[in-house]
Amino acid sequence: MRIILFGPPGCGKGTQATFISESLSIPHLSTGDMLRSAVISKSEIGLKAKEIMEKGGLVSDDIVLSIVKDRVANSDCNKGFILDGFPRTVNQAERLDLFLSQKQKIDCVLRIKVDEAEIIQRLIERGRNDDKPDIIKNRFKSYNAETQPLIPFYETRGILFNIDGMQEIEKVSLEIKKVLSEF
Ligand code: B4P
Repeated sequence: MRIILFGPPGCGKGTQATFISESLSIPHLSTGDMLRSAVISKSEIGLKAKEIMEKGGLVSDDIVLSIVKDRVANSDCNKGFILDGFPRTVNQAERLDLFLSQKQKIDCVLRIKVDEAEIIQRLIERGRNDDKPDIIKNRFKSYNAETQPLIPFYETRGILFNIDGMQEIEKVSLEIKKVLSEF
């Protein structure tokens, strides 16, 4: 299965991707994790991404697409994968379609819905470098302006499934399992 985990910053995409990856034995591809590793290793991509991530903006589509394209070409993705945090712009989604062959189309997009106030609380508790109030505000701005338009993009294809992310972690996982069991 080829799954996209979609939702605002901190809605629990990474948390749920870990469970899905274990239960379906398919790799979890998180662009956030890949970019954070690039920043730590001080690679060329990392140096370009660092400043943008620290401000809560979106890293350029070209950079993100190049890392996802390389990763998806890996043989461990032949049976499927979970994209966590990608695509985040309509351009990323259109280019994803272009590089996935006809046989490799996306099966489902799981949209995790959580209220903004609840997310802010969760992120402040987590305390990652980019979980500071001003940066969170910018991450929401980027989400509202650039990522939300993906909802109608996938809704019109009939592959978008809404998940109530306001519940406890285990209950969110159960709801996701139920959706995935229909495939
Ligand atoms: P990401 O790493 O994708 O970060 P995120 O959206 O904050 O995390 P996620 O939704 O996975 O939340 P999590 O499970 O951790 O992106 C970071 C940055 O990278 C972006 O701002 C951007 O700059 C850059 N980037 C990444 N992808 C990009 C792309 N495609 N294009 C351009 N730029 C890109 O959960 C958050 C917290 O909530 C955790 O502490 C968790 O324990 C808790 N939690 C989760 N579910 C819960 C629940 N049900 N109840 C209570 N707590 C819960």
